[in-house]
Amino acid sequence: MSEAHEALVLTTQAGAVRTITLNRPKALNSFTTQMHKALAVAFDEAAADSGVRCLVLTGAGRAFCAGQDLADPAVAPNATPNGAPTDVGNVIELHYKPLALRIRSMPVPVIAAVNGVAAGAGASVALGCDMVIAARSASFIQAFAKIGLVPDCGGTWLLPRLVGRANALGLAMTGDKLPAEAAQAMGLIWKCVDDASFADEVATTAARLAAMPVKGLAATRAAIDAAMQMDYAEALGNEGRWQSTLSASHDYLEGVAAFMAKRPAVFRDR
Ligand code: T3D
Repeated sequence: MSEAHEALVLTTQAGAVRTITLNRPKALNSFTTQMHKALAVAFDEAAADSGVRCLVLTGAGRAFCAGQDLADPAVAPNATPNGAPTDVGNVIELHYKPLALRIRSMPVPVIAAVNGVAAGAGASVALGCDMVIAARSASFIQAFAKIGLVPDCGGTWLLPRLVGRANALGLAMTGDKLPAEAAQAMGLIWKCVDDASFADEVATTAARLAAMPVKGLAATRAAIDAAMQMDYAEALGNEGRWQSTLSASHDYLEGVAAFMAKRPAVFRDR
């Protein structure tokens, strides 16, 4: 089957967990304009579906995502009609920035299940998710340096916040491959697990998050992100505002009632 007739993004549902799989394995799931469009639809559908309480993003085949498809005519150098340099900043504005913001505004937790290499914007997409679980055979590559670009899709924002300036610059300037185990040791990702237990670990974690008060989890993401830009007093104030909102929700009442009654809680807010 030609790529034009294959789904560039696959979606599956298991209980309250929606999995989105990037599906261009022959090109290591690198991004084309068409895959960006399909992915945007998949994210929007998951956001709108109250039956989705956790989202998993992964890749088909041996890679998570190799970033921008460098063979895509949209980014080919000097492919403009008049031979002028192609402005790849347009691709960032049109596709990568909305994708990064979409991930950060999802009403449910988002897990990057990094099954193989994550390079360039593929690494940024993974790191922009709420939790990164990587197979031990996976790796992270800031490939931008090798083609004369800066880390994008949130890379310049994420890297120093995750691993500090020294590590961020070391990774971004060398473009060296960072194995998943080293990524965990550096604090770049949440967890590296053996390949044999990777699928189970992802499924168990996703089901666990889906059963939690996901409205509170999404608010936790927003509060932590906001606190990165705030002083201590501002962050304390912001926490209070979130607690005012969340304490009026079903899930808070249910969580406390279940605790007092020594029974499992059943959360439903989103
Ligand atoms: O225009 C812009 O660039 C703006 C947007 C920027 C955002 C970015 O993401 S910039 C960074 C773009 N990504 C890269 O530079 C990574 C390029 N890929 C690699 O360095 C290597 O493929 C990997 C280190 C990721 C994996 O290496 P390896 O040896 O395991 O696999 P391979 O043999 O290199 O790749 C397998 C196939 O996938 C191969 O195709 P073939 O020869 O079998 O037909 C290769 O060409 C293809 N492939 C891998 N990455 C890309 C790709 N095709 C198009 N674009 C890719 N990014």
